[in-house]
Amino acid sequence: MPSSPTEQPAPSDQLRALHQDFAHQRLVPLWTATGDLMPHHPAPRAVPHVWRWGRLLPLAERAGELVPVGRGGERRALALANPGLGGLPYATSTLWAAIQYLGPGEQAPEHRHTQNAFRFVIEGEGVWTVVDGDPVAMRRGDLLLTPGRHFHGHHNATDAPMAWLDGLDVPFTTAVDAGFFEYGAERITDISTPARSRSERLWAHPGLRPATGPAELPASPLAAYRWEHTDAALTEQLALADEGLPGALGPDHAAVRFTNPTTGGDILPTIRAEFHRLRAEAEFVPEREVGSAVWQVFQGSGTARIGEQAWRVSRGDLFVVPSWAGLSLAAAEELDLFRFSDAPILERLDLATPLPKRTP
Ligand code: GTQ
Ligand code: FE2
Repeated sequence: MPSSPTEQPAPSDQLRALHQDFAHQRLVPLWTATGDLMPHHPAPRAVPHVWRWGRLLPLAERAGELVPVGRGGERRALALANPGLGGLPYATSTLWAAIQYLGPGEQAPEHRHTQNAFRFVIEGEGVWTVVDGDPVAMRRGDLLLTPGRHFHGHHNATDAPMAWLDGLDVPFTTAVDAGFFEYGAERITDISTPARSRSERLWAHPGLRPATGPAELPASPLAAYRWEHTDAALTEQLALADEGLPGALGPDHAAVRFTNPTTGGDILPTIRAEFHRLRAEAEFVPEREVGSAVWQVFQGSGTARIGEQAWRVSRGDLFVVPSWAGLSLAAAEELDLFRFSDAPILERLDLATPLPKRTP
């Protein structure tokens, strides 16, 4: 609702007195409200921004040398703080993204919270995330889930450090005042290191689910989406495209969405996760979206144009696309990208689309 000067009343002593009385009664008249309450289109405070993996990792390593991890602090995580959000540790208005680092033999104690979380592994292995007592191996390319309300802790069972990406819905949960948090065991309950979690033994069989259990769960019960499956799905899409068959987003662009096997919908109630593969020289110019997203380059390199700015990006680099910002991607060499967004929230609330065109 952009205000125009003609809407303003003529100044007078009476009007000034009226405004003072409004203030005493804790009222703000709409005609003087600061900020654009109802803009013509989304006007996010978050801005496009890129964080370089080559800068993040050394800083995480230095934190590893200086800062212990344990009860209270809970996690050695470095949150991406969008420059438009006044220093808040938020990547966008709804999404948290952080680099978490765990040294050899270290443990991050168990806790639970209503915020939904996932981990995406850009490099390394050797940490097990223990979700409700089920140890889940973390390796390069894997997506691991810790849905809201489940106890979780992490332990590094090797003599090498490991860093990964955390994604959570912290800013959204804070905005709607729905956060609950509880400490769990200070030492990880089960420090065994199975290659396959109980969750995967039950849920990681294509097209099959156990016949028992609830029909639909709000978050995916599958704790790990393994790189070998993601990679195979992308490879097959491009091979089908070469055969002239449908399925890929384009002849040079494969894309998959991670799904909840009980619904076919998104992995988490608040977060969508996808993986994209662009062949060398391919370009991707998606429709502008309502809602925000965070991308991480998994391998390869290219150019990301977000709004008015363009950045050359390569392995590990992270970038944010605020709501309604234009995005285009161009692959210099084959480019693999992980992406997560708040789309499930906006779609559920019927906020994911702009106003329809007016019929004359
Ligand atoms: O690993 O449990 O980046 O609770 C932020 C909050 C990670 C975690 C974060 C968390 C975690
Ligand atoms: Fe947590």
